[in-house]
Amino acid sequence: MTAIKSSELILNPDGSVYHLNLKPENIATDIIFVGDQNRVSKITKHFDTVEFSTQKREFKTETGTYKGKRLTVMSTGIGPDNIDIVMNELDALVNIDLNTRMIKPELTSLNIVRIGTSGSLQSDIPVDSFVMSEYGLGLDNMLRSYIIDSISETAIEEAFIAHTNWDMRKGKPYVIKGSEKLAQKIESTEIHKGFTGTAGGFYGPQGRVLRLPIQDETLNAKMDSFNYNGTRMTNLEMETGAIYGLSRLLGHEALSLNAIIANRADGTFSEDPYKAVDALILYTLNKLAE
Ligand code: R1P
Repeated sequence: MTAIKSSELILNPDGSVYHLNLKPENIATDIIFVGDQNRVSKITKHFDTVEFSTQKREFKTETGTYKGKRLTVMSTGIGPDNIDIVMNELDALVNIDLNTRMIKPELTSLNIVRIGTSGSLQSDIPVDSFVMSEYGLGLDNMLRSYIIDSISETAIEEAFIAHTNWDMRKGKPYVIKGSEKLAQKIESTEIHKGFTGTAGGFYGPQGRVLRLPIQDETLNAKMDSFNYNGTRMTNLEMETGAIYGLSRLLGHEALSLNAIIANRADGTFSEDPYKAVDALILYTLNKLAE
């Protein structure tokens, strides 16, 4: 085994990983992801103590304890391209010796829970409800740079491609299951179980038309009606599929929770999206601390 070169695993002069600005001792093994950097303090304001705080670009991280449990909260910014950075650098923090640049013989598995916001595709999953993603459906192609055959749900992928008459020039959709271990810890009757689409953009890639025509104006309607053995698509956002894919490949547990702030099926938007997110934050913190 050879050491990973400086050009491939880039470290800052203080030894922290390049984009996240973190050293191994700065993070807990239980990690909460959020998209928006302003959401980090909305979580850590509930903590008993905050021991560490840093930010570089959109990646803000705070570590502390909630009801005695050590947790790290980190913003990923928007989109699967950022998830590639966050997951690889987080994994390097625990599974690569940053001094010798060698992969550690004993690997550490992180528990990662996303607290995000999302748009529902189904009228019976209304604004202000919560969705826990059993599956992530990546429409973004980022994960296809890795070797995913052993982890992707190819039967569901093929059914989705056929149902939507998917144009393969946009790349091949991928489907990855979330962590059953974390789902058991967090699920309750308050949360819808979901099948979450992850788009590589907010407008065209999610079927929004402003000034530009899009490749398939009927895609959202076809996603609404997609049903694989009783599993419907529930919501669309921009991170879950990528988080599930890289977590499975790297040996981490990941579960994505979203507060539904828009309903694309009936055109409604939450009257108080911050309240919905706050409710999901407290729900999740208390489940993680149990
Ligand atoms: C788009 O507005 C962003 O909001 C959603 C999408 O996934 C995307 O990141 O999630 P967050 O609120 O967690 O960022």
